[in-house]
Amino acid sequence: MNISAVQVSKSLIELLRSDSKTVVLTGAGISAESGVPTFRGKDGLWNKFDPRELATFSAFMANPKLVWEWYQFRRDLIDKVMPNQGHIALAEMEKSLKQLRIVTQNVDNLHQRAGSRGVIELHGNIARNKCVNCSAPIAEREIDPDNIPLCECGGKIRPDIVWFGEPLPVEAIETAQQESASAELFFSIGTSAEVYPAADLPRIAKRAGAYLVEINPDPTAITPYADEVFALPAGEALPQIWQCAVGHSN
Ligand code: BJW
Ligand code: ZN
Repeated sequence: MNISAVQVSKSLIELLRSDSKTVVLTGAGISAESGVPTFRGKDGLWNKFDPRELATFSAFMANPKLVWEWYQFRRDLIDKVMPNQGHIALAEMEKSLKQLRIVTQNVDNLHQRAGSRGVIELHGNIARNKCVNCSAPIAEREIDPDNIPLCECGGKIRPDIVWFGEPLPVEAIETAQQESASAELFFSIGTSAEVYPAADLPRIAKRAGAYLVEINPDPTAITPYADEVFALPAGEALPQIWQCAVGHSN
């Protein structure tokens, strides 16, 4: 049996044990322990690659081959990795906490692969494609960057990802904002909270009275507002927090 090393407050244990309305916002950090690189920070993708050349619509139209090479490389990487203890703990929590909702900025599908249901995807999904003109979904797994397939309407196929300057899927962001505004407990996990509008969700929840918990080894813009901070990797903190809640006898 594991001896818990993290200190979990009584308030958090009570909120978890009473099945409070809970929203979990995740970012790239939750998948770091699976081997998926984050974006910012010293080992982040944006430290090695320029987002303006890869993650905007104009970059895609200017150089679709380069952008598809980048996404095919990321797809291949994500196909090889597995959900980690953090994803698995959240899927476990979701089985007991009927009011828990995961909102992710990640495009890697790892929450779903760990067994989470009803995940709100704010920034799309790297496994899907759509047409640049009519947005029709197009089910091609392998895209040859030298020979990018076309939609029936003649438009190029692009990854179904939200690039900088593009609007988020309306239903996803509106639902996430509503859920955050009525949450009693909000977890911000593995996100630098630098990209909007996702970065507003913890603040929306806090303003509406939610208890705000952050799990991140490094401080972020959210840290000063948080009621409780676990400065640890998510794959270490989450199973221990959950074990404290379910194992607590009074
Ligand atoms: C761990 C860990 C472990 C590590 N455990 N933790 C000024 C200029 C230009 C634009 C803007 C501007 N001000 C605002 C904007 C808008 C812009 C924006 O926010 N820019 C800011 C960067 C300034 N936002 C947008 O453009 C959005 N759209 C929009 O606003 O539309 C408006 C509109 C309306 C109507 C019409 C038209 C437009 C879209 C944002 C899309 C974001 N897309 C990306 C890339 C997708 C492509 C791809 O995947 O290839 O999404 S950017 C990238 O950042 C990715 C992520 O989802 C997102 C968030 O990053 P995340 O998840 O927080 O990761 P990191 O790396 O930042 O942080 C990881 C954290 O984990 C760190 O804190 C670590 O410490 C931690 N960590 N190990 C726990 N084991
Ligand atoms: Zn089309």
